[in-house]
Amino acid sequence: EDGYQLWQRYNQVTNKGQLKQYQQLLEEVVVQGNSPTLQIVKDELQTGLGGLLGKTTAVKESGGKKNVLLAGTRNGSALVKALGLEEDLKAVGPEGYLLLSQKANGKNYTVIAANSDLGVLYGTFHFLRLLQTQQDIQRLAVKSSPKTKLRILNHWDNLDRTVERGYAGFSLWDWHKLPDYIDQRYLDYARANASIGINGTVLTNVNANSLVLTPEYLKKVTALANAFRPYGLKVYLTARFSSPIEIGKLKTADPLDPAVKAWWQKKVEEIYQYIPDFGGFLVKANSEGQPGPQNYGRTHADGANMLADALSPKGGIVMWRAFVYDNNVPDDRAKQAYSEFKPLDGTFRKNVMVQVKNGAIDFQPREPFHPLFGAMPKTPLVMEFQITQEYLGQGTHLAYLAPMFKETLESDTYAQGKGSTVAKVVDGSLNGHSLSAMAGVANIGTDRNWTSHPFGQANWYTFGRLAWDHSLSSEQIADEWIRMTFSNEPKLISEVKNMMMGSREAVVNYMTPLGLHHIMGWSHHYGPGPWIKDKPRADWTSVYFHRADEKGLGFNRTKTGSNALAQYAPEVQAQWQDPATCPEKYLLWFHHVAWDQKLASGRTLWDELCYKYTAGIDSVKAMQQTWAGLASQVDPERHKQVSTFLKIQHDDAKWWRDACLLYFQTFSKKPIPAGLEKPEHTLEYYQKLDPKFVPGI
Ligand code: BDP
Repeated sequence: EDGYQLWQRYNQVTNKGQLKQYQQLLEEVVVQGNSPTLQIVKDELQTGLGGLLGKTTAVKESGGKKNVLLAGTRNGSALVKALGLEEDLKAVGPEGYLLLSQKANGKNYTVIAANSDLGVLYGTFHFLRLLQTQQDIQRLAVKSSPKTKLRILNHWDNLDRTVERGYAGFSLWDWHKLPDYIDQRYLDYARANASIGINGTVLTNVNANSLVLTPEYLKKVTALANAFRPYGLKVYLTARFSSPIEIGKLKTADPLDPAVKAWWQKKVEEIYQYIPDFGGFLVKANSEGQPGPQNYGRTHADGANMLADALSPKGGIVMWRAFVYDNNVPDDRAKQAYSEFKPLDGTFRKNVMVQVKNGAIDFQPREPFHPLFGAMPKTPLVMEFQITQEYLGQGTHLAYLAPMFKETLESDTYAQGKGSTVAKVVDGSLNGHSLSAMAGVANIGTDRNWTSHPFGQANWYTFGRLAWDHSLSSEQIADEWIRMTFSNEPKLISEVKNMMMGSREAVVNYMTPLGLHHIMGWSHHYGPGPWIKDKPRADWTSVYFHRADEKGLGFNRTKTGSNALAQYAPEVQAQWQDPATCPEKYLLWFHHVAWDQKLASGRTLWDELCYKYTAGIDSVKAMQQTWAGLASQVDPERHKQVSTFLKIQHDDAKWWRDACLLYFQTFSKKPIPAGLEKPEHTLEYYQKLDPKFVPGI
């Protein structure tokens, strides 16, 4: 097995009792209707049941048997309509579905019912998942609808097929062969996304290229949009703010200039002629050198609203990113997005969403939630997670990200008192927004197994599942994924789940424990580089973030420091401002702490740092051992790949520990505690190590 099939392997059910139940209850499959989406439903049931039940399953328009699997909508299927279900269906909305066991006309129906064909497709995938994970289906009573309206992958794919922060090969989009050639992979991609409820995809990098908005490329985009449509996957593009100059031959891109407005309006009309259900634009402006409205003395709102006005007659939206920072602003980088965006709350058009990264710096292994969550009640905010592991070991480290995503979603902003979680801000329920969205920066590429690391697939899976229902637990998502991806063997499930559940904390420990952040090697962000200084921007250096000196370590973001803490609600501030009550996981994020300061464990900061780094390596060793013990339960190809990657991860963890401890030791001047392994080389050795990766931006 090479991993291409992801979690959709549909191997025959191994539990004999369960298999018998399925075979009895699914004697016959009936799907009424013929839309392209229902055609996919039929194919999926045929392939899925064929594999899972180990027998050919014909999908029929009507049936005569007693035990029937019935899928459809009330409008498209007389049989579904005859079952009633009106109220229940109303409750699940346009994309939701019901999975029910129901008796009618002397028959036993297992029903997948929805209001739209897409809902039926989502229900079908859920139903197949129940079989893949060997659940009882005798008394089904599932009602499911998405908590977030837009569930979108963000591809940072360039038109030359390189992928910014992509570690799984090249871009899936083969622009050269488009629009004529529709690679099977596009359909498999759309199918995988539909199986986890993802309903949108931004095809291009946020560091955008205006060429994608030319007719030549729009035709190619159209071909992709057509291929994705039956799977419910809407296409979005990144819009480079200076496009009117670059491809429109205008002299300016000033958002208040009538010619610029007219250009975008025409451009949008053109796009919708090609793609009538085009989703809209994602924009990175005035950030890391990208052009934007501030180049013309205008605000982010001026820029976003101008695009929103062009899109609104067509039903399109603008996702305007809040990931902005400027070296010329002599303030803590962690504060800049809030400082620029908070004052704009209430000034955006209705079809503008502001897209905010989970934390205020940049996708670190751990960050406190971004202070903008809860601070812009009048603006729907998109949660931007990074599925690709830019700062978490990229394509070779095993890091299951559900616990990280959940940690942010469950954080309490206290915006409207206790219980105002980030999840409630994002799903729109806290402020009554009907528009809601979650975006995930994709980890997918042309690698045969899509994600480089076989366990990277779990993070793609997790993103979709959480965007659909953020209340799912990390354990539950892991459980489903393991069963579908590997097997339903209890020993394998529990051991792999243990590995996964501890894996992100392991990365935090061997890279950035106790609230350290952004001390990775310059630009490639892979290995350790706590010594990085003297770069074009202060906030592109590690010394800016860790602030190590003879006294101690950490970034003072309290009142006596940058006061970034003031951007949070008073309840949050109260907890985090005192090092004694600040959770240790955020300690060095908010405080400069003395090397001798005693922490909860009773150890000094220095000793604790040494223990945490070592614990990180120990966790990887434990994962290696567990995995080695599963050799007979996993196919050789995937087993070997994971083993090899775990070895790389182990060596990297050691590299991280040795390099960071040696470096911080030059400030603490303290010995590595007795009993802990000593670093293998000198600090100079690690500083001279060539980065493994070609430097990018
Ligand atoms: C950082 C990446 C950079 C992206 C930027 C962004 O290092 O490559 O362009 O974020 O999100 O994480 O715009």
